[in-house]
Amino acid sequence: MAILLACLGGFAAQAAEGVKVVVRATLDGKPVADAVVSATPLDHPVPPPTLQAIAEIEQKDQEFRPFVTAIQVGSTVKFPNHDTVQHHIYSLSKAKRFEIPLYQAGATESVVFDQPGLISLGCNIHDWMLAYIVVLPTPYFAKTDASGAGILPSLPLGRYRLEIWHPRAPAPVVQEITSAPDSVSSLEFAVALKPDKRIRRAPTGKATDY
Ligand SMILES: [Cu+2]
Repeated sequence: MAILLACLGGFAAQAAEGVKVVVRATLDGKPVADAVVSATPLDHPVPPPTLQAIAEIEQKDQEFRPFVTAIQVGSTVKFPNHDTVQHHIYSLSKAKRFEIPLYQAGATESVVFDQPGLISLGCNIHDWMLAYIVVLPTPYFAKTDASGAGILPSLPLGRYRLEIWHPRAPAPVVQEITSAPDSVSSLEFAVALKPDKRIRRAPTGKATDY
């Protein structure tokens, strides 16, 4: 559950500046990293993904990096292995089932994500390896950084379905918003998070994300 602190009226998404979003934890107000905030148009067409849209999730120190990746549907994700050990990446998620069998250090394979949805990535060899890909039906999205902040691309005027996703939120938070002239250009949200249950870590001890 989350409480919408701003934007209950219209908000501005003026010109090329984009919309700043800040996500904080309900419990202690601390900034929440790795939240994905997206805005899907409700009354005008969704722009298609940019051709050659490519994201990258590397394997390094026997972890996936980054932990959370947001892409528009139709985008490609590369999976370079920067370790000297082999990995066996898999997804059992409905939006895209795939596996990339053992491959050598330095190798890169890529996957096109052609349906929106949440992808959970694992590795058959290293049980602790976990990452998420949020495949979105819209190009208007942002992932929050360590300060809880992200920048949504400039939103053409109109109504949007705003959604906030976080791996530790019980469910995505959904809110309808309107991009209108002459209103605020930043949004702040509070999200209730479950405890981080990731307790197993890479044996190298080099993981810095959690
Ligand atoms: Cu692995």
